[in-house]
Amino acid sequence: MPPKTLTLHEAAESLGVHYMTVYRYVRLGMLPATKTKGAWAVSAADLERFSATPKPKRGRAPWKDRFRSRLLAGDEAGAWGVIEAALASGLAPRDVYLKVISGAMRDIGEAWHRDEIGIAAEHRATAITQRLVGRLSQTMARRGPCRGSVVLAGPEGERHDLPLAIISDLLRSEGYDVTNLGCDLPPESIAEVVDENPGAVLGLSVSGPQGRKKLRVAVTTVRKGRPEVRIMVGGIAADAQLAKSVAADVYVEDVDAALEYLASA
Ligand code: B12
Repeated sequence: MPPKTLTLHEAAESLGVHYMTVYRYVRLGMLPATKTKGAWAVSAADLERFSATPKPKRGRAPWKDRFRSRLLAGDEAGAWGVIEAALASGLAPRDVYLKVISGAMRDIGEAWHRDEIGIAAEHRATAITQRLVGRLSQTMARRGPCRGSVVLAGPEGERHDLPLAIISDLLRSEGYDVTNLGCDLPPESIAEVVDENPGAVLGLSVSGPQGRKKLRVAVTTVRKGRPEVRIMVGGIAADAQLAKSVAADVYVEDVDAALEYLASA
C-alpha cells in the first residue's frame, strides 16, 4: 500500500496552523514535501515526525538540513529561499558557502555513497547548487585594493567544479583577483593562463581519483620553464603528502589555509 499523503491544506488542519505557515515550513525545508502534478504533498509519517520535533528557536535553525531537503526535493526556489532566510537571520555569506551549501553537498555525497539516493537526485542537487552559487556570487565582490591574483583550476579528468566556484567566490570576497578556469583542464591550457597572469598563485583542486592521477602532470607542465610559479593544492582527494609528492608548494585544506598562504606568498 502506498504511504498516505496529505495536501498542504490537510497538513495545516492537522497541525492546527494556517495554510501559509505549512507552506513556509515546506519552502524553508523544515517539513519534507514532494511536488506531484504541481501540488505539494506531505507524507503522514513526515508530518507526524515534524509535529513531534520541537521547533528550532530563532537563530539556531539547521540551515544545512533545510537546504539539503530542498535540494533533494528538486525545489530550486525553496533552496534559494533557505539561503535568503539564512542571510536575513544574520548568517555570514562565508558560512552560507561553507556550512550550508558545502555541508549539504557533502551530506548528499555520503547519502549517494550509502546508496540511499540515486545518481539522478545527486545530479539534480548539484545542478541546482551550481545555479544558486552563481546567483550568490554576485553579492560577493569586494571593493578596494587588489591583494593579489589567483588562477584556479581542476586537472584533466577532474569533474568536480563546485569546490572551485566556492573557493573562487570566497577569495574574491577577501580582495583577490581570481581567474577560475573550472575543472577538467589540459595541463597546457592551465600553463597558458598562468602565463597570462604573471605573479598569480595557481590553486589546483582535486576531489576525485581521476583528478588526483593527473595532478602531477598539471604541476610538472606548469613548472616547466616557470619554476617561480607558486602552486597550492586543495580538495577532498588531496593531502599534504600528495602535494609534496608532486612538488606543489603547499597543501591547503580550506579557504583559511589558502588565505594564510596567499598572505605569505
Ligand atoms: C557533486 C559530486 C559529483 C558531481 C560533480 C559535479 C560538479 N559539477 O561539481 C559528479 C556527479 C560529476 C561526480 C562524479 C564523481 N564523483 Co563525486 N561527488 C560529488 C559530491 C556529492 C559533492 C562535491 C562538492 O561539490 N562538495 C562541496 C565542496 C564545496 O566541498 P569540498 O569538495 O570538500 O571542497 C572544500 C574543500 O575541500 C576546499 N577545497 C577544495 N578544492 C580546493 C582548492 C583550493 C585551491 C583550496 C584553497 C581549497 C579547496 O574548499 C572547499 C570549500 O570548503 C561529493 C561528496 C563530498 N563529500 O564532497 C562527491 C565525491 C567528491 N565524489 C566522489 C566520487 C568517487 C566520484 C566519482 C569517481 C564517481 C564515479 N564512480 O563515477 C566521479 C568522478 C568524476 C571525475 N572524473 O572527477 C567521492 C570522492 C572520493 C575520493 N576522495 O576520491 C565523493 C567524496 C563522494 C563519496 N563520498 O564517495 N561527483
